[in-house]
Amino acid sequence: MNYTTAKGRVFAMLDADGDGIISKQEYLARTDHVTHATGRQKDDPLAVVARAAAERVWDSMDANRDGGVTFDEYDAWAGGPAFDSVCRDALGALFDLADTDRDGKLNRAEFTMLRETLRNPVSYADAAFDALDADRDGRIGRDEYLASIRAHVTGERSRMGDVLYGAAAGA
Ligand SMILES: [Ca+2]
Ligand SMILES: [Ca+2]
Ligand SMILES: [Ca+2]
Repeated sequence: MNYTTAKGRVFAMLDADGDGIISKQEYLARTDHVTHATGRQKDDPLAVVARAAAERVWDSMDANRDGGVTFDEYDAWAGGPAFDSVCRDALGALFDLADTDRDGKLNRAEFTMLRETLRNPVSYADAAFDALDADRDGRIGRDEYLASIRAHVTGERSRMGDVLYGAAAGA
């Protein structure tokens, strides 16, 4: 299995137990982990929105409805159309959960907490923050965050994506 591609690195992050399949439980647990990490209960309005958005991603991603997503299934699904139809909402909902001071942006602590909870190594998350915070004001906007992840999954250049998923580790 080729995990050296941009999509492969994302798949490897999503397959938490490394068995080669993203299970529904594995996928939905990501939202629960962020909810928990931000000190929220599952019935928090933002948590409910995030969980519903994650379920829509799951329904879209598990094309053959067998309860698991293989790399081939993921590879065929991931990209611009999937991002625009379901992933943007889900990632935006996680962004909103992580925005604990509710200023509409993520500071370094909020961002690294989010990405660590989503299983990116903290050093990658820290470097990704620097790559995204182009104007160095210490905050990352929702739109630029989502645009950067979209660029990564659609194969465009994304400095943030490269460092977040380890393609530019040490660079
Ligand atoms: Ca798995
Ligand atoms: Ca499947
Ligand atoms: Ca914030």
